[in-house]
Amino acid sequence: MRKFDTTLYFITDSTALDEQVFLYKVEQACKGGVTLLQLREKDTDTRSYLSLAQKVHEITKRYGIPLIIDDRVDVALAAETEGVHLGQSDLPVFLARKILGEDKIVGATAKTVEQAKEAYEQGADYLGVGAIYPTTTKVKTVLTSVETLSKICDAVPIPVNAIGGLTKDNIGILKDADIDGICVVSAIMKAEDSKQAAEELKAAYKSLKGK
Ligand code: TZP
Ligand code: MG
Repeated sequence: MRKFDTTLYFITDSTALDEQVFLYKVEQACKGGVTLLQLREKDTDTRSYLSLAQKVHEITKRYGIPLIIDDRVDVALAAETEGVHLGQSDLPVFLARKILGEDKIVGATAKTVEQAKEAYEQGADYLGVGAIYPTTTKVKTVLTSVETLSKICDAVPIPVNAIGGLTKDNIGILKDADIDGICVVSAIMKAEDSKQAAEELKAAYKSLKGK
């Protein structure tokens, strides 16, 4: 499985949510048309991360949406998900590729052209670049300019997604960037209606890109 669509990449955050509510929101987002989904747990022990990954995978499989696990190659392998996402302090992309093989999706975070080229050369399938706007989602990050984002798009032949504080109302800034999609956490996770939020984001992105 290395064919995937990054148009609307939903990254989860289960913080402060009851598990049933969290899983309901995940399913609603799937119904709303997210094309790729990442389970992102930062303060969860391994057994709980695995258990949640298995539950989320049951849902995403029903909608044919690839599931990516943040940070943890072992959890991705154990839950037999479609891939993993790695930041600059996680396992290097080339080692994740070596462990996971050619069929799994390996994504990486890049904030500079150098990081983007390195991740691509090591075998990354896509890049997440940001934060474009300040974000309230738990993350240690600095802002990345749209100019740098565009340079990264020009520097690598793999899909590049923008991330950070993106909503249906502020993605206009990305109009001229040659991106392949957007990544969002809060815009779907914190929405009252996650299905509607996903639908609206996808429509806004497609309209922006004239698709
Ligand atoms: N990496 C850069 S910004 C970010 C990550 C994981 C969080 C994005 O979350 P939100 O809520 O869409 O701003
Ligand atoms: Mg990470």
